[in-house]
Amino acid sequence: MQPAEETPRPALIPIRGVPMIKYFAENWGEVEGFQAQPDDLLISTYPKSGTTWISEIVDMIYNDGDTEKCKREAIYMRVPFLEFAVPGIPTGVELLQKRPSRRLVKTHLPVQLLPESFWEQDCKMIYMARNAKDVAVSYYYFYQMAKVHPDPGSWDHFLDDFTAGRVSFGSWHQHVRGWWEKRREHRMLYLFYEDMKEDPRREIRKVLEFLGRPPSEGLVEAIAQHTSFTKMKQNFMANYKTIPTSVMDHSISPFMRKGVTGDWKNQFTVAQNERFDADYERQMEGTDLSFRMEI
Ligand code: PPS
Repeated sequence: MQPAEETPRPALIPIRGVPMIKYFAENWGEVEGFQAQPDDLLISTYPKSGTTWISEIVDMIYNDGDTEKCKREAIYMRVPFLEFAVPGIPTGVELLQKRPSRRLVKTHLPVQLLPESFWEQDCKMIYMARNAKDVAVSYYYFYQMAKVHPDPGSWDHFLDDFTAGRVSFGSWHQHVRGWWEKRREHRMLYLFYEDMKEDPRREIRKVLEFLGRPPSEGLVEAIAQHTSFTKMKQNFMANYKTIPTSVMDHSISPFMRKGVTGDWKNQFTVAQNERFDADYERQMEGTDLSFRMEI
């Protein structure tokens, strides 16, 4: 029997063929009809690719490096999650409708599911991608702690599901490729988690330039320090510890888990790695998009 406060982990429900968290799928009409504004900035990622990190960086830019202002609210209030819906909690769309203009909007939607209004309004977009192996590992631990997901089963089972796109938000391969193609025709900055790890200051300067802000070195330094993994892990307004345990249980695995590149080597067996690489080559064939699995 489940303890009284626990609800069973619901199965995913497909939206136009893309598996989605049940509550998100049930609220899909609201998301599809969302009205973007021309000065909205969209932050788009496949799950576990550094969304929170880039969100905190952008919010710091929007607040001219004032860390106190950035600590006024939790990250999920400052940068609402467009398709978020869980019973009893305001939806992402509800939160966004209450935000003042120059809204920051988080999404994990694959490019084909993004509400039309973002394209119609020609909103600026930042996409952040992370290598598939580290994403798979991070996602496996996140599935366990964030109970809106189905039970991931064993690591081997989850890795098969991930490879086949049978996870929430669907195929990693199609996600990174879809957004990569779209950047050719839209105002989009496409960033990589590995580049951000390698040289955060360089990548922060890119974001400043994309947003049309002067690249003041003082501001770059303040952002780099405030958004280091160590600082963000301790920051209650960034580390998701204010979410009820019934939704995210950090005792199973913390949201701010390791924050490194190459952790997959501690998780993949040699056989899993070989299988993954063979499939990866097939699924990534014909693209000029490439990832670093270590730095
Ligand atoms: S979510 O739930 O999809 O929005 O999660 P997301 O924020 O995209 O990804 C979580 C992973 O990003 C790591 N993280 C960071 N790494 C480096 N520096 C900073 N500042 C940072 N903030 C978050 C976080 O630890 C998760 O990765 P793993 O590999 O699980 O540690």
